[in-house]
Amino acid sequence: MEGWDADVAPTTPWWADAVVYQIYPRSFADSDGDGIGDLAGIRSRLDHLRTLGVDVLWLSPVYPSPQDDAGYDIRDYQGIDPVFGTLEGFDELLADVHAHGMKLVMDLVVNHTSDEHAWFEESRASKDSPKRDWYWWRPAREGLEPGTPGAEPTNWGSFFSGSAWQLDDATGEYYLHLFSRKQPDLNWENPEVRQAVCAMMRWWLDRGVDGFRMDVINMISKDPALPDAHVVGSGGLFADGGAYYLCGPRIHEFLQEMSREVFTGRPELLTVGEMPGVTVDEARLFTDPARREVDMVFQFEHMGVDQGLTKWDHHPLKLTDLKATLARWQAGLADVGWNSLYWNNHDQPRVVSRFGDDGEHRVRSATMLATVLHLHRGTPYVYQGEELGMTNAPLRSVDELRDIESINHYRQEVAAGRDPEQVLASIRPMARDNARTPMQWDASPHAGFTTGTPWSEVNPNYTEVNAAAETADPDSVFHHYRRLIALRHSSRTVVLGDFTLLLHDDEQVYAFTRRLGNEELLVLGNFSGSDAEVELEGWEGSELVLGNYREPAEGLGLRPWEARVHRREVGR
Ligand code: ISL
Repeated sequence: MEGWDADVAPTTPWWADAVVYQIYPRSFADSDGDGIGDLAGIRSRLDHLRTLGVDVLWLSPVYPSPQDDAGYDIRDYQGIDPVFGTLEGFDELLADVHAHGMKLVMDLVVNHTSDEHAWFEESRASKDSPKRDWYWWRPAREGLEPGTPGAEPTNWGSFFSGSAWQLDDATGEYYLHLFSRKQPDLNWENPEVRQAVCAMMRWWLDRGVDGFRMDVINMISKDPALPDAHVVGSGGLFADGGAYYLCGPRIHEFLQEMSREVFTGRPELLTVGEMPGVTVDEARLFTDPARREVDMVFQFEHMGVDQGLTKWDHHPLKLTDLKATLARWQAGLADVGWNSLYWNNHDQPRVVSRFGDDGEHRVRSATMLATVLHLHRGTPYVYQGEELGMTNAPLRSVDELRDIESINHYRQEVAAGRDPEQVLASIRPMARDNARTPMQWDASPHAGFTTGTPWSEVNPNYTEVNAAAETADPDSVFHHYRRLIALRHSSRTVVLGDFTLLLHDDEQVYAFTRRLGNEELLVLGNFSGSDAEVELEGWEGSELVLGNYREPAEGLGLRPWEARVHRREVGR
């Protein structure tokens, strides 16, 4: 199958030149003063998004939920949580988004449900419940009493600390939960589960939504034997069972079935699969248009470059590692499939704090990072506040943690005797809480996010970093994102050009070209606060398309955190 090369595929899919904006509804805009963002709040801010120029909005979950994992634990797939609004309010939002010329993509969380979902309540009631087999139930390990140490059916750990198994008193058996104990995993081996999910998806599409971001969708096919995981090193109590549930035996079959059952006859959708641990080779299969699985995937390799065995083992970025991994994904999906491009989402720390400089060079480094990312080949995703250069949260004390992942990890480590201050220090740079502080709209109290008490502390830098100030300032991070998005919309070379990495071994400069026909673009980014020399033949005197310094550059060299895009004509 051919990739989306202009010469062979003149009609590219609509999403090839689109930019997606992720909204985390809890933290976006609160219309009713309860301190939690809501659908009406989103509606009131659509002009901001229209001005930015994004094409698609992706909404993190707004379904009824006990909010154990901030909405990724769903109690009812076909409703709206009262904290966010009503179904009627949702329809109004959808109509408004469409009226603003944008599309709306829903979060689809079907690897697991909430333990308060009616399906699970029926399943847990008895061993012969008709829905027993909709989840993964297993007895205690042979020879061990349920509830005693080591009696869990496998040694798998959960992503949120502790075992991936929970003993349920009703029947004395354990159920599998890769995430929190309030997020039991659905058993996709059961065709009734798959049919129920497909029916629910059609119901949302019939309502008019434009696609799905599919949460941990590469975990839905497990090895039904559920073998014990291989223990690496001295390990903790529980091991990584990923080998038995990441891109499992029937994953492609399940996605193809879903596509047939749900997407047939609906060509204008966007589907993106979130896939921790996915490899380039697997991603080529998932995104090959001929196989009809998903349009693109979120891969995680570039999010792992600054950590050791676990995310809490954080170390500074080595630029050559970041370049090598992103370039491998560019090459791997060049002739088939399609990349998604992201620095941020609701699970990742803020990129300007992570790979840039959130102090003196905040604006410059945020705009440099944006330029480098948006000039790659693929569909860029902007996470709310990224377009303002929002920074990590201070997380001054454990009381500022709101996320189940950080809190469970903190408790586990402190219970194991580690120094609480050190545990907090290891959580700080990588916590998901960093991404979830309220959106900074203006310099009024609580950053204009709410008139009440916000559910999570507002970052104290809102008086300076906010949408009102940035929309008024042509040199702001906001206007730089707007220019990058406009450039993508107007340049086929940005959308489709071939990608070639330059200066592979340079630890300071990220450099690459994009080429389509006789147009070539050079992208340069300085990942440091000192000047950088750049020598590349044939680019002296080329046209400057975009940069993040007002004062013209002399030669190709880069000033602190500078980014530039150059253009030249080349022979075919
Ligand atoms: O955040 C992570 C790093 O610690 C990931 O392990 C994350 O849990 C993983 O990327 C899956 O994320 C998705 O599914 C989770 C949910 O908590 C995340 O918010 C969601 O994006 C379970 O639904």
